[in-house]
Amino acid sequence: MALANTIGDRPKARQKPGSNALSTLLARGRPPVMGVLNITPDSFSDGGRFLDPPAAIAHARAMTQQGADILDVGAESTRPYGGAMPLPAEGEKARLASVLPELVKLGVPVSIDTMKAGIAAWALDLGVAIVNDVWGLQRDAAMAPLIAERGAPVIVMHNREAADPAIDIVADVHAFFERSLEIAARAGIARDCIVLDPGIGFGKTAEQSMACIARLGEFKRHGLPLLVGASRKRFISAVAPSPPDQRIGGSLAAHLAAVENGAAIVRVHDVAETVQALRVAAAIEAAR
Ligand code: HH2
Repeated sequence: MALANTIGDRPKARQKPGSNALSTLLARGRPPVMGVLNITPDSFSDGGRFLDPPAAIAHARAMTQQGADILDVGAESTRPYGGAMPLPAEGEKARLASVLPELVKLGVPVSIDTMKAGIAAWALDLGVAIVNDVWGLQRDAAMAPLIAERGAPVIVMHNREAADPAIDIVADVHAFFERSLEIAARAGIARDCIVLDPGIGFGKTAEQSMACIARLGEFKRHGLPLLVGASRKRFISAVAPSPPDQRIGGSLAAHLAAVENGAAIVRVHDVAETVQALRVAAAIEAAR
């Protein structure tokens, strides 16, 4: 893994605290729901369904109508379970080009799920509000300077090349976050632009993914909002064997546990069901 080279003086963060799309969403007092839109042939749960631009735009619109607060669009499968084809930047752009300009008109912030700074820069130019980097600023050395320059919110996700059942995954995630936060600070990214995500299913065994949700509260020590994306992931099937599109019950259980343990944002495929579950959980809490 190529670590970003961040030698040099620490520039000042370039934007005012509380001035970005993320701060506005987090100030609402309920966890924002991020709806997933994969414009890919090979995503693990919905690959091929939204490659056609009209289908992608219709699905995005449906998710906003169901209550999505953010749309997370990706054109390269990250395939937490291996097997995705790496996609050159030009291919990623080609899949996104006719869809992104329509998504940014839908009235909710759009985030771009990419590990390439060039794609992130191009998407920000088109009006995308948030960058979702599944390698936490540690894959493309140009990513952190870009985020700092644009003042964009960034999701810093933990990742590993391969799972190692022998490690303490929570300690590994902490160490990764510390490296990412150092890179961010040196580049001049404002703290209130950063969200941390333990990366459920990425380089983790099923037990380790569940430990990250169970012990999510420990990640609060960094003092930053936490995002959890457990939607339809394989650890659910390790407990209750099921194909990805029949893991809604497990996804809801995981996201409710995550919110209970401190998640500020959840990233999901099944927006309507998640919004309903979060509303009911909040109403029960209010009735306490
Ligand atoms: N999970 C996936 C992709 N991007 N980003 C963040 N921040 N957190 C996640 O947990 C996360 C993510 C994998 O899910 P999906 O997008 O459905 O699959 P694929 O990467 O195969 O397209």
